[in-house]
Amino acid sequence: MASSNSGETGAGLVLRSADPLNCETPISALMGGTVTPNENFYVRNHFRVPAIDGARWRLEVGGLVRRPLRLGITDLVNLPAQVQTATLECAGNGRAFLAPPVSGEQWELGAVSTAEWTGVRLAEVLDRAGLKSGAREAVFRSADRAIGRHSRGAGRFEWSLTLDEVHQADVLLAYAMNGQPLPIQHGYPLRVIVPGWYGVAAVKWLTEIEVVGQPFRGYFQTEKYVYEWERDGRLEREPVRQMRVRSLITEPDADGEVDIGPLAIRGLAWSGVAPLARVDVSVSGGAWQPAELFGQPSTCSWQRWELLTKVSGPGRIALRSRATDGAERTQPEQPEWNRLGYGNNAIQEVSIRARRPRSSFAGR
Ligand SMILES: Nc1nc2c(c(=O)[nH]1)N[C@H]1C(S)=C(S)[C@@H](COP(=O)(O)O)O[C@H]1N2
Ligand SMILES: [Mo]
Repeated sequence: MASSNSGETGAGLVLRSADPLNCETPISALMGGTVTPNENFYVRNHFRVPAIDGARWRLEVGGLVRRPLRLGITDLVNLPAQVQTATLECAGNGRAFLAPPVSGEQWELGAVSTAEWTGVRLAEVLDRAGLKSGAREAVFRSADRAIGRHSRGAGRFEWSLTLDEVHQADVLLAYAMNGQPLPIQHGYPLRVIVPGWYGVAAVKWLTEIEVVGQPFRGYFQTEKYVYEWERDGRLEREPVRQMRVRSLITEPDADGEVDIGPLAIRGLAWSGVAPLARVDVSVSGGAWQPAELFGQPSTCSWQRWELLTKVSGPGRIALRSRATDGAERTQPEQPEWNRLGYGNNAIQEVSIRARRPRSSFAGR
């Protein structure tokens, strides 16, 4: 597999910060297909993208296993391959719309993308290593590092899943993205994909899997990616896990103009908690109308949806979409504020303007 080591971002992304590199997907790039082209896939990094020599890179699998493994890319590619379409959404997607404002990357709506990932099932690798009794969690460690001294154990990206979670989500160790070797900014040569979970669990530049017998208490999962609310004067905390139900309007363009007459409203919707049950669309505050959903309902990947309607007069039109999943979770009218600004799945409103068609047949 060729090593891809350019850290560049093309013009296909909206830059949020250059160092570390953080970019969101332009909504216009999400029109059309289910998968997002690699050059348009959002990028979320806590540290600088590491330099990796694919030929020397190894994945170490150790801890509570009978046969510790040391695998190169060829070893992984020679194991049975699994292909999985999965949506990744950063838990901070939509943070920019919280009031009062929350510090952190100011994502609007484009910190979400979908790719077809190819790799090896983590269960397959763990089977080969052989779990010892008492094995409880898999800890994923990566090659990226904080520059200089970092407080509170934040110097390195680590995340763990219980073995039950590994089994339920059918975690993938992916080496290819949309049929290409993983681009360096998306974790070359190997990353974790946890279908249905917020992107944070999808550890990039994976170098080590340690099987441990105690709950792992890494900084990112115990301090950083946590919902925090103050309720009745008490602090409540809940770790970030599955993606909340959400929908996105991709067409027509926000602030765009449309002709009076038939109008197609299109978008995407997903939930990592349960497959979607429905998406409803409201035009200018009118009743919710059921949209048509395309593709297979799944907690792994978003689905496209469409509502065909008609615009009868000129002026401003507000479009809103609301997804509901099979667990009866639905999108809230207003964002649910939490201290670190995660999981904002509030209903999006897109405003457009309708005008009389330029070549009007009216009055003939
Ligand atoms: N090693 C490493 N893995 C990581 C991160 C990181 O900073 N370092 N960021 C995580 C977060 S918060 C998200 S949302 C996804 C983003 O994946 P992407 O950049 O391929 O879109 O990667 C996750 N995996
Ligand atoms: Mo994220």
